[in-house]
Amino acid sequence: MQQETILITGASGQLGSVLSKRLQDKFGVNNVIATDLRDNPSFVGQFEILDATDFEALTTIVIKYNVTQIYHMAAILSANGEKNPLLTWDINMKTLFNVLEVSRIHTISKVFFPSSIAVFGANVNRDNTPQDSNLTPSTVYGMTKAAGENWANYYYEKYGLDIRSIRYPGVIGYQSLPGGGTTDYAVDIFHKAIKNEPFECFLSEKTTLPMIYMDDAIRATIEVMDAPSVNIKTRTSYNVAGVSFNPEEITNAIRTIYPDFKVTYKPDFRQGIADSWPKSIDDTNAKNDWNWKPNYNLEAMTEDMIENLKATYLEKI
Ligand code: AKB
Repeated sequence: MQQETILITGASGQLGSVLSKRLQDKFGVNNVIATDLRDNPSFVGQFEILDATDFEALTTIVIKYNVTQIYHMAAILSANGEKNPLLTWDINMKTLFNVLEVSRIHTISKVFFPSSIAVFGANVNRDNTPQDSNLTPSTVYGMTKAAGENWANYYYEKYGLDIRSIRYPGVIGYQSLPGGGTTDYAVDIFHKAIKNEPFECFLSEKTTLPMIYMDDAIRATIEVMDAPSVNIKTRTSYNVAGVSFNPEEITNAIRTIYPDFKVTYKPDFRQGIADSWPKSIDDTNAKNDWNWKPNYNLEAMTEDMIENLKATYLEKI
């Protein structure tokens, strides 16, 4: 079997940091090259500072380590992206083009490109949103993901690049904090509950969104990458469902453990973004093509989150 060497961009991010560890377990610590814009002194393993908008710098790392697979996790997310739309377009697209081109030129064997439920906007059925819905995203982040999906498909069709992708729902995990997304509230709310502090939610109580527990999100990533190439019939990006809930429902789940937990609602500009996204996702294609099945529902996720976060906070005392 060929020895794989994995390059991951955005390795210090919410998903990237957890994925890096999982990839180290799978491929060996020395065979994963974690990269991010800034140094990460607490990272255990191989780490390089990399601005993925810099094609030469990316190429240098690919050649230096003889990279065979790339997981391109770096991106500006939905809420932060709206603060500077043109810069968001430039950064998200430039980094993707660099990854696609370096992969084409240096015959990288597999690439992972994360897409998002943010590709959906007006004109979709918001319940159980189908895979092949019309994509009219409401955010620049969503536009970069919708465009990125088409570029992924183009590189597959034109150059045979084995690139795979899933449309992540909002990701919830105890291991890392999200940064600049619309679904971030669903992580922040747990931190407040653990600290016995009240939580002010930036979405209204009935705003249902598709979410996924970190464990499931990482497993979905590994499973879509491990599936035989012939099974990957969708080369844009797969719908993947985890669990759907609204702020009121997650509050009630947390209150089964912290009955006095207080939550108030003060919707801001992120409400408009959330209102344009699906409530739930139809992931039939992922189920059929690579046997996708989430393990965590709201109750299981809440219990696991609280148990692990409590341990993390205790360690810090
Ligand atoms: C965001 O809220 O922007 C992300 C996403 C759903 O892609 N978490």
